[in-house]
Amino acid sequence: MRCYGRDRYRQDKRTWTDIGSGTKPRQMTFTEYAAALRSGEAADQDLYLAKCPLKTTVLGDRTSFRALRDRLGLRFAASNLNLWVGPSGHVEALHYDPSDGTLMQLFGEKKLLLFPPNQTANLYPFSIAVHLKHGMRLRSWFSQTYPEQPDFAAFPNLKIALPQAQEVILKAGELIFLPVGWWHEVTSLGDGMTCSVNQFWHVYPWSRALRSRNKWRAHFGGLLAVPQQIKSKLKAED
Ligand SMILES: O=C(O)CCC(=O)C(=O)O
Repeated sequence: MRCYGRDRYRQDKRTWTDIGSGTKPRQMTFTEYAAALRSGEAADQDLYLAKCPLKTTVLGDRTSFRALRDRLGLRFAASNLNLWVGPSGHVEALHYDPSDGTLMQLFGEKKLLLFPPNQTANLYPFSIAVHLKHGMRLRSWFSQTYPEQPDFAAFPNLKIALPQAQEVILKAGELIFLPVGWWHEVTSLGDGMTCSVNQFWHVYPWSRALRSRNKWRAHFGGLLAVPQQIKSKLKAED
């Protein structure tokens, strides 16, 4: 359970020490979480059941999910099926993944704000140094920006990225394929709760991973972005 806390999106992301607001993950049974959703505590404290592997559950064995893999031509799973349940209003911060992904909406609706991989530098990923310092708690494939509350003084190149944004509303019964390196910020809509299942996939064919550089960008994006950010800062100061 990720406990983001209600002030998360009032904070400057540059002060974050993990992908949330610094709060520790909380252990809860599913029944306890369902009660928190019903009572409003989950919405109040922004408690999000994120990336919970379905491996050992009945849902994890659903052949209909497995059939999707074949229909989509996806070959090599890089993760289990994962469950995501949360209150409306919850936002998963702008990031990209180092693998292809599928996100399937089971209940409620989500808004996905998408940016192509060529906007990586303009979205200011956390630096690789921060990633090394905080480990997996603060990954360099998260953006330091709030695309919907842009701070152009701190992140001037966000102006270049914003016209490239694409918005998708994912409704119950729909699935979106998120290619490696594509940035996504995911907002749970409505006034209740949302439920999705996702899975990550190794990039295939292998030539696509090598050719596109997306896989490498996904791992070293922060590092690759730095020279470009310095270059544009120097240009702006000219
Ligand atoms: O559904 C969410 O809140 C986030 C999902 C996500 O980031 C993903 O599927 O890669």
